[in-house]
Amino acid sequence: MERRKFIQGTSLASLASLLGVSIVFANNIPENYTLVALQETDPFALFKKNKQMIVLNDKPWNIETQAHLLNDKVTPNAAMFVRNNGNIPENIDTKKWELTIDGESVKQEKKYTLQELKTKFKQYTYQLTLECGGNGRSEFNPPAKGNQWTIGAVSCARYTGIRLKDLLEDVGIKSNAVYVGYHAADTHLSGDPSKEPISRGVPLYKALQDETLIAFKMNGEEIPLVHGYPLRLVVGGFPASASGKWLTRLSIRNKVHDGEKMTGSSYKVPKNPVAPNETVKEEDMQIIESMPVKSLITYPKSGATFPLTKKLAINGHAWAGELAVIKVDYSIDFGSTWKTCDLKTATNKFAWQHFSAEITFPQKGYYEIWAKATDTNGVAQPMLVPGWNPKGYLNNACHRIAVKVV
Ligand SMILES: Nc1nc2c(c(=O)[nH]1)N[C@H]1C(S)=C(S)[C@@H](COP(=O)(O)O)O[C@H]1N2
Ligand SMILES: [Mo]
Repeated sequence: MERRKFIQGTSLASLASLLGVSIVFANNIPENYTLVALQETDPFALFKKNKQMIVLNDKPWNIETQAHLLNDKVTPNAAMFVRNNGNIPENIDTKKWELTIDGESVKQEKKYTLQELKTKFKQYTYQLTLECGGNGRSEFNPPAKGNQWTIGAVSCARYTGIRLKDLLEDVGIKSNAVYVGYHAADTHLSGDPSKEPISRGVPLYKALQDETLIAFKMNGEEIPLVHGYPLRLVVGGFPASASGKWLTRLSIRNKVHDGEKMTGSSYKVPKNPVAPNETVKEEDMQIIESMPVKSLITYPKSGATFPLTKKLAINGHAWAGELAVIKVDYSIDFGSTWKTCDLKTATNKFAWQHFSAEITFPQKGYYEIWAKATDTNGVAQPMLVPGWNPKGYLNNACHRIAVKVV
């Protein structure tokens, strides 16, 4: 009886999801037994990540990727960065998982099971760029506290799920609704169950866009546990903190959502430029919405060596939050002259765009290749680190790689 309870109970689905395969003799697992594979402490094995990724922090897990690992047009699960604010939920029971819709501006509170969400609504697949608001923080000077991301907190995977707008239509929202806040199953590092690690959200206009998804799948598979299994909000173009993992509740608010990390200086930047180290009042800060224009050279890997006799083919991706990228230029002379790259359009809104170029070098020696993207408003990436801000957000400086021509 006890064993049956364990088997039918909560943990098996999440165990299988962690392992990526079903447990064949699951019926024989002793009670309270931890599978050897799950005694794993190596994060690369545990999260099935590329061994070249870089662990920034293990409590909570924060793991960044490297530019050359992002060369695929669609980011593979193994190269996707991890950003956790709390503890990954344990004992997920997908049969009991519910999504509650509440808040001041919901007509009537409603709950949906996972099965209802999957069967009642039409499913869509979009490729969506998720970049952490703090990506590039390590370059700010004076330094800003927080994870010292270099360039590796960005991804662009394909997500399958239902449209948030279809769900909101089914629930019914009041005309005074302005914001949708999320709540999730991860737990606070302090262990205090009354605290949430993070509870952010999006303005209603963003919630109602076609591409804003409540996703079940990432790159055609169940979303990996570390990325939000079994249900995740995916909001392309906004700071990735808006894309709530392990989604359990959405609150339709009649004011800007005031959950954890929505208030104070979290995910906010000064409305006007400030001097380094200046203290900025809360009312002089604004919530980050659309992310700024940015690009990444994903081939070659920085530090590579090439023969002078051959042209070097470079490629990478560019994105611009809610906007599109109209141009990517490259420079091999530290930004003094620029040439235009070939640039593709996005497969759908809020997916990154691919660029490429063939470079001829004038002579042997050390070069840097700099890439600079421009958005549809004509705004280009700055060559050096942009405006200092207290939390070190939105560093969209040009990506630079080193190459040696021999
Ligand atoms: N429930 C929950 N959702 C979350 C977070 C979290 O800690 N808990 N982190 C957010 C932040 S700050 C980022 S950058 C992205 C990271 O997503 P990823 O780990 O799948 O790359 O998830 C967001 N959603
Ligand atoms: Mo983030």
